[in-house]
Amino acid sequence: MTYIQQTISDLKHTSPAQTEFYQAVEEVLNSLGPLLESNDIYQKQAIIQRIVEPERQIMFRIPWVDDNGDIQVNKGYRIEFNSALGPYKGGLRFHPSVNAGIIKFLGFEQIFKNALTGLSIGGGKGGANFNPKGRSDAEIMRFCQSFMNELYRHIGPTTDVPAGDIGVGAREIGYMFGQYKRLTGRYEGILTGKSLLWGGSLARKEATGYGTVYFAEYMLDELGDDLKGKRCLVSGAGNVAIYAMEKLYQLGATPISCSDSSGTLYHHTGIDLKLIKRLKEGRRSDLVEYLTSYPEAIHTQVADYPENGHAIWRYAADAAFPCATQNELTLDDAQALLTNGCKLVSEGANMPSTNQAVEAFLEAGISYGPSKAANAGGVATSQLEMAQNASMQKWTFIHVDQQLKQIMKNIFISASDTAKEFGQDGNLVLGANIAGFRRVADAMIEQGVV
Ligand code: NDP
Ligand code: 2IT
Repeated sequence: MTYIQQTISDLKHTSPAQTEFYQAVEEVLNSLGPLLESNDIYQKQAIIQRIVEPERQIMFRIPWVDDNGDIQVNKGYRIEFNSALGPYKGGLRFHPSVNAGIIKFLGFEQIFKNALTGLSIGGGKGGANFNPKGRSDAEIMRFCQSFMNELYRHIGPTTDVPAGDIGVGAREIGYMFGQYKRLTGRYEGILTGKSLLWGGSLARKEATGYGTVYFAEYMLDELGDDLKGKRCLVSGAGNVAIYAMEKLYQLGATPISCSDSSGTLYHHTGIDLKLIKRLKEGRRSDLVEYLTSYPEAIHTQVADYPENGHAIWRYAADAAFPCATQNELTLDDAQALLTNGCKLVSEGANMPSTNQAVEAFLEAGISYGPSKAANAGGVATSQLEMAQNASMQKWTFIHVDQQLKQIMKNIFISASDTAKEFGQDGNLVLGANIAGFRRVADAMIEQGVV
């Protein structure tokens, strides 16, 4: 058995039924061979065994009362995975699919993503199996308050600083912040993604989507190309997708698709982003409503997706930006993209491509920006929010955006140079995994067996 097989086999015993977590571990470990062969310190220090085991996992009950007066119970999570580089940092996801394995894979990815930013942030993640769809504002507030009634004792501005993720935006952050303040009496930077009125950072809302597109620009720049005139498939229609589409338009590209949990929207002449913002940012309507304004656009329901894949990746395009959720791009989808001439994939979502799809992109030699590198702009800008909170400053949009751009450039250079160092020029999966892992592992070694 190789050490990868051994690690996954051990994890299956100690952490059963956590499929997405095994997938994330396998993807990282598969890249580490050349590093581990070049230096046996990581094996001697049992870094692999230590790094796949979270420092702490918290699971809790979230009881709350719905608008009918009925009691609802959800399951809450916070995983404090690795603090070698700084306080635990990572979002909270509210989605019915959330379970221990999903939060664990997200927390694991977050360790290396945060390391790649070059900033002082450790890896964490949390959330609940709560479905915000169809819930009133009052229900959302009561749920967030109940969630914070437990979470508050585990977080702090120098220990663990959560943020948003799927289903958690400025509104939910506001309700959770309010409840933390009421419980503790302290006004401090325990969450990022806050409103601009009370401690949030300009450009945080835009940062993940913008960052993913900046990363794509850096990949293309390496080839003497840019995004101008490129037709782009974007999936998702939430925070990350919307601001990826906005930046694409700003750089002269055309986003021609987006998607949500009901289906895929394709608009040959380009997505009307103002309309998407109207449909999604406040009301969270289904994308099919777009057809009322644009009957010529095509909407495909999930039930009509191709077997083993997703309708969105079957359209011809120059580039793809998966910005919805994990495993939304399969091997069949990857092959369809490649056959139709797609030359670049930059991942806004976390682990949107299956490991087989990633292999297909690497084999084809296209520009492929893996999520932990390409979507790190969100968490990096969260750290800029923390810096502003700690120093009681407020920076301009341009100042934050410039730092975001520089951080995305540094991440690209770090992944790209590391790939070259290990003789795999252009393989940003290997480059990002080794660069992120090495920083965390070296810090762990210096801090002793803790
Ligand atoms: P949002 O909740 O704002 O949007 C999520 C979008 O994806 C929605 O359009 C949603 O559809 C769709 N979606 C969610 N789950 C599914 C599913 N199971 N099947 C199909 N569609 C789905 O979340 P974000 O935009 O913040 O997050 C999107 C991705 O980006 C996630 O993978 C997240 O982890 C990642 N990410 C987010 C960061 C951030 O700063 N927010 C930072 C880095 C990564 P619907 O509208 O129907 O709900
Ligand atoms: O996946 C992610 O990087 C996020 N959801 C953002 C985390 C953060 O702390 O801003």
